[in-house]
Amino acid sequence: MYAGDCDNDGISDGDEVLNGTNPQEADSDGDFILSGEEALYGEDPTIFDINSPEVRGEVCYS
Ligand SMILES: [Ca+2]
Ligand SMILES: [Ca+2]
Ligand SMILES: [Ca+2]
Repeated sequence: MYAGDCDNDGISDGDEVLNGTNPQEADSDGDFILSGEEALYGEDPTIFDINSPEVRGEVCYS
């Protein structure tokens, strides 16, 4: 049941449950970085870190 990656964010459903992220939502905390990418950046996929350097320049604030 948890073997797949329903939201295609690079983290398996089982790991998302363990991490406290939403297996059905690729960007669980809504900061425009996929949970799998946050893991690569060393950021927290459960915390909205919109001010991170990785996010700046990629997000349109309009
Ligand atoms: Ca996932
Ligand atoms: Ca995120
Ligand atoms: Ca985050």
